[in-house]
Amino acid sequence: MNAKTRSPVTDRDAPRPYGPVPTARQLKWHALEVYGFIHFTVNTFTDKEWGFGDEDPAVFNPLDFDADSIVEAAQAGGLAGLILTCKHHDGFCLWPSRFTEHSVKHSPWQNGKGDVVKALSEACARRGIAFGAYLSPWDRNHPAYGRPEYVAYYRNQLRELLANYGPLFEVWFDGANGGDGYYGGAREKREIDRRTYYDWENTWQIVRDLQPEACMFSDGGPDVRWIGNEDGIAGDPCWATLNRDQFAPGQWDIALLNGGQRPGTHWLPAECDVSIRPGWFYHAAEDDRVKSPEALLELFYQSVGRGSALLLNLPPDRRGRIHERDAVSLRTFRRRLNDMLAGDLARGARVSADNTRGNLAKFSPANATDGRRDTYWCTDDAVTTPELILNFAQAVAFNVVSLREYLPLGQRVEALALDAWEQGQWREFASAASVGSRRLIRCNLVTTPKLRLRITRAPVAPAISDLSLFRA
Ligand code: FUL
Repeated sequence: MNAKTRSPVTDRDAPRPYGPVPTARQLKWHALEVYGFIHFTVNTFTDKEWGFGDEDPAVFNPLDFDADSIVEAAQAGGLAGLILTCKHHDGFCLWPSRFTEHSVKHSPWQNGKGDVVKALSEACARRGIAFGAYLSPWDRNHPAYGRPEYVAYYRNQLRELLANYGPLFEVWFDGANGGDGYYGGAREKREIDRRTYYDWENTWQIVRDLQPEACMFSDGGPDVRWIGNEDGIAGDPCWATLNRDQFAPGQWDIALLNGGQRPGTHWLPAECDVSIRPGWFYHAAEDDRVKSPEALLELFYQSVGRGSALLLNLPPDRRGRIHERDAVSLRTFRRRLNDMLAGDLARGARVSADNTRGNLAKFSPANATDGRRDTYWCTDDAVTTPELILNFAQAVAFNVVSLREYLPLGQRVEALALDAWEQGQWREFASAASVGSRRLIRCNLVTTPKLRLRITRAPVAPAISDLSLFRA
């Protein structure tokens, strides 16, 4: 933990946290913002989205697999981590699991000696990005799926992944569960009780024990929640809090996941998962349907810009590499985004506020424009709807406003408005509700010598760590 995450506890001048607050592992996760999904398995070779579970391991044979080139493409796109489908619903394991024969052990790829999980996790570590694991709870191959023995098998596999592949930043539990499958030759339909079958509390405990830093994703957390769609779009507003106990993997209320619940019982921020192509797995027929850099930017605004994270899927092709079109689109998206983010027009502004907590320098209005997430402007407890004014030496022209709250103190702001100084008076040009980890507000080009942020509703004194201005 750095000084920032400690300060609310050790700083007796700071306001008390409001509502649920993020854990240390969630705070680290919030800093990632954009990371990637790698969907790769037998489906890549059978041209399917969901394998039935009867695939011959021999079909898995990438001819030019190169984990470093996958990570390189991801990094050029600014992805801060990669989550690999170590086992999808078909049950085929991308690592030589001790607990099944249905794996890369029986593929011609690298003469059955290959391990995709090892190769990709090591490439991520070498290049300094985070690695995460997806392990499908549903297994259409395993003969015991639906019976208690399968849960023991699932946990064994989870332990293998948690123990042998270095630190994981996220473990992904898919809510798609039960239905028809091969099931060791039975070829039947098996339903399970989504709430009770996996005994999630105890399954999750394995992750806590072996990888205490990892965030766990499922429809309802416990650390990161699903956004409720696979289009990559968060609700507006999207609160980082939820009444967690109403949810379980495969058990959800889409609208509540999409918007969150206020004030909520738990800090449970959302992750927006979406593929760069229509499908999650690679299909040559979709080569001309790769999302454009503009479409990716739009997704960034609608996910990260609403306080969520963007989990963007990049499916390796049959070579075992990211297709050039995907790589170019992703790289171009990142270049445009970075060009914009490099030019924060709020830096250097003279900042003032109608209230500063205890008149203390450590809560100064200038903290909102210093480009740091560990400093913040804050007011006295009684002042919940303050104003912050930025004065520029020369008029600035912007069309994107970025705001962040200081997360260790919880999500405090419930409504805000932005005004520009025009012809001797203030004109409101934008408003928003939730802020949280980040709020991006797009507007028509505003040219002004002064900007005013008004917090118009908050149950407690707001704590604003960032206000930046960009020209897109
Ligand atoms: C879904 C799965 O059924 C899809 O195949 C994909 O893995 C997606 C990310 O999650 O629930």
